[in-house]
Amino acid sequence: MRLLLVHPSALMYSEIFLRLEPLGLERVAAAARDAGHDVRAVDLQVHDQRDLRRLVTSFEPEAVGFSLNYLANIPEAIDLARAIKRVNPGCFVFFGGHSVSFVAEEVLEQAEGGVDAVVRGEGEPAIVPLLEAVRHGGVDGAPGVVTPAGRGPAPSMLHSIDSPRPARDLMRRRNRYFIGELDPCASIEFTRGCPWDCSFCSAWTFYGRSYRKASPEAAATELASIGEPNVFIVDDVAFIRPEHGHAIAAEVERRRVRKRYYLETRSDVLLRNTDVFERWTRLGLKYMFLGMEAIDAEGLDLYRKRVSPDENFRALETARKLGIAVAINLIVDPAWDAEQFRVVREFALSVPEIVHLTVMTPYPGTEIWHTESRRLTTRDYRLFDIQHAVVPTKLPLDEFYRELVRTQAVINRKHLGWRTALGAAEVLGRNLLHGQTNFARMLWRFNRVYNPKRQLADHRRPVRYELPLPRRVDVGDRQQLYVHTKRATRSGSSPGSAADSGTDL
Ligand code: B12
Ligand code: SF4
Repeated sequence: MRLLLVHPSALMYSEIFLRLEPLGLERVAAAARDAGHDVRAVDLQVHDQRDLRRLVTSFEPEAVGFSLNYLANIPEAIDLARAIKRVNPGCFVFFGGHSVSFVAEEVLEQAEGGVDAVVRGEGEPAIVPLLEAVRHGGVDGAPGVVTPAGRGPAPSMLHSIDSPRPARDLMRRRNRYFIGELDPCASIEFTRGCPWDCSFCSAWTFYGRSYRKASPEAAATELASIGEPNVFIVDDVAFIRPEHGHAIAAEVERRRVRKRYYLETRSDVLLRNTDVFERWTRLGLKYMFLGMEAIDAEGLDLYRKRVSPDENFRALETARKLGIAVAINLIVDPAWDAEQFRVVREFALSVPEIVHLTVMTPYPGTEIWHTESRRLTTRDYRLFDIQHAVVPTKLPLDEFYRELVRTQAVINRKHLGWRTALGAAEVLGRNLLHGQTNFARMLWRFNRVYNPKRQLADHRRPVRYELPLPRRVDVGDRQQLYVHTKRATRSGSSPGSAADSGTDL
């Protein structure tokens, strides 16, 4: 079957710092291709809609699948799906991905016939049965598939994340993927899932709190096959299991793979498994995101982060000693006043790290969605990008955005100070020499993208598609929040005791 897979465009505010390959979509593409389907892909982060239109006309896909990891992309995807249906009414159009898995029924309704089905959960085990069912004329009853007629059986879970290997070759403009100065940059997955249960996050509810590891051999072989000199490790929390991090490192050393790495982890994991991170610095680990989320104990408790401020500060010290550059994420509480923004500015200026701010946003699939959604001030999907306030702010909204952007600008200026500028100039020269311009463009675009007036104006746009309100569930019963309720069953996929223990990893 001719299958076209589409990743929607980048969200404005993230494009400044990074743009990464759609790994999930590449894995779905690989599963379909391995089963003999003819697969093409378009990533609208790096292509425009004309390219999509051309492909729809020339390739004449029998099925088109959109990747919807991000709620904010849902309106764009619905409009594109409807446009495809207008040109080719016989084409089977479906959605899949993280966020749409939590609002499948409502999105189908909103698309008014423009979307035939939504796949909930992991795409690799779902895609081949789905395409088979399309070929035989009826997808109702396929695992994980939701149609206007209702839900099929629960989504299947991949037995082992070792395969299929992402179809990276389908992404034609790979040189456009970057993160900061790691330009160009590929992505890889060593583990899937997260055993913690932070209240603002849906990573754990999507996978039913399971945790799977790639085999060290498969991970290293895949790494060795990547052409780019830089790699972003997409794991929610890298190197939770020290023996796994060491085993991959050993395989990477054996193959003499040398890259520069960016990863994301937690403070307690960095403190507990410092030796693994230290070993990876020798292999090229340069940057990490640390989701600190709050600088005070009250905030950390609120998000059920299960980390103390002291651990966070010790983790920063450790990263500094290891020579890893850290980007800290802090969650902006809409209840902040000007004084709290000032405290954060002061903190951000007092540490050498890059500080990122994201606005606390209740997302479907999180616990706070069920406790906070009654307070929503907007249900415009496009504003659910953690850069807009969607619950009431203590400050008037215009002032809130002024304070937010002012804080972001202060932090940004800090990083464009003369010392950083000199360092950046060197990197810039090197990248430009290789024809890589992503990092250079990013440096000068901040003021155009971050603008309080623009953020406020985003709230006044006419809204066509609204995020549905949550169905009543008892958040005490965790299973009700999960997309995957069953664990994978075969070897390589065992979540182990960590999955249920939460913090005692
Ligand atoms: C890596 C990552 C990123 C990367 C890469 C993004 C990219 N281009 O793919 C970067 C760092 C760029 C990023 C940025 C952001 N991210 Co992000 N990200 C993740 C993370 C940690 C892992 C995603 C991943 O690659 N997983 C591995 C692959 C293999 O899995 P996958 O993509 O989920 O795909 C599987 C399924 O979803 C499904 N699937 C996916 N696509 C399709 C398509 C079809 C047709 C089918 C059938 C199935 C299917 O099958 C795949 C294989 O099993 C997730 C958390 C998580 N655990 O999912 C957050 C997550 C998706 N991100 C999130 C957010 C908020 C953001 C930002 C908005 C943050 C910000 N403001 O800066 C930006 C927006 C990026 C943008 N598009 O513009 C939220 C989503 C919230 C929401 N409900 O909308 C998540 C869930 C994190 C969280 N804890 O809440 N992100
Ligand atoms: S540790 Fe990170 S990925 Fe895991 S639940 Fe908390 S925020 Fe989400």
